[in-house]
Amino acid sequence: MTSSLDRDRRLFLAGAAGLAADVMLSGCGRVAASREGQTAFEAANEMSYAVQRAVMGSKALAPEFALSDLSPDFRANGSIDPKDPAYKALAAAKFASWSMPVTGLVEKPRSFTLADLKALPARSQITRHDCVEGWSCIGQWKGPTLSSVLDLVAPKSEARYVVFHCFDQLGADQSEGNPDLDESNTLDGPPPKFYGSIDMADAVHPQTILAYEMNGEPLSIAHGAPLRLRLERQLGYKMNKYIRSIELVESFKAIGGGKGGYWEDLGYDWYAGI
Ligand SMILES: Nc1nc2c(c(=O)[nH]1)N[C@H]1C(S)=C(S)[C@@H](COP(=O)(O)O)O[C@H]1N2
Ligand SMILES: [Mo]
Repeated sequence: MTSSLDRDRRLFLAGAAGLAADVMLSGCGRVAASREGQTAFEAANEMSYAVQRAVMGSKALAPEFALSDLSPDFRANGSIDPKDPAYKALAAAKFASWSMPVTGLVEKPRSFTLADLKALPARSQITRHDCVEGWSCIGQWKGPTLSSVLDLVAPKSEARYVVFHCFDQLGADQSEGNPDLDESNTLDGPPPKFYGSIDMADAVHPQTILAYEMNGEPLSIAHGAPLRLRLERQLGYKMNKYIRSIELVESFKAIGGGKGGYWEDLGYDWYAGI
């Protein structure tokens, strides 16, 4: 797994470093081949998370695009149709009774319905989604900032990470033809539920939003209904779809395989900065 991931990632980084607008903006597709700047970009990616933060700044913004740049057909990836019975029941009722607990190291734990989230000020952003597999798509996302949601639960000072617990099991719910299927099948036992985590610096970044809308429509099931994370300065695998609950923790060692996420437990980097 690691070698093919590394290869795809190098390919992706090579394209991203060149910012090959002709390829990137034409819609969803493989990114461009190697260009100048590859070495610097690869090196940047290999820098430790702390160094990368120091160089990039914790507030640097991801590029935003125009409506005319939207990809005509935004690819859906990973899980696209969760089979969890509770999820199915919520989806059948158009998520009217979905509600998301926010718990853990917070002063005021509470749940949020979609109506609660829609009552908060919304941010709309048109951004490029880069998947580690080497494809990119541009989409428009709308929802409250995660920081506005966190303000309402008052994180305790010990809280270091925001963990997203999802409804899907990637091994069972994903699209066909995804090479990653074979990887998740090598795990013992039933496939684990998808989950992920980010640190507080990313959690309060102005482009980190909980999106309930994509391209002006309610988020579809394939893209993570009713709510998914948008974390625009990291790769697609960090952007949890099908959010069931949020938990603030000091450490993620006791969750899942202890590496901070479904993909991280399988060997992907926890910090997937681009
Ligand atoms: N819950 C959940 N979130 C997920 C995934 C998944 O399988 N399950 N796949 C990730 C990956 S690898 C990518 S590229 C994006 C895909 O988002 P999209 O389906 O909107 O393209 O979701 C990410 N978030
Ligand atoms: Mo991805």
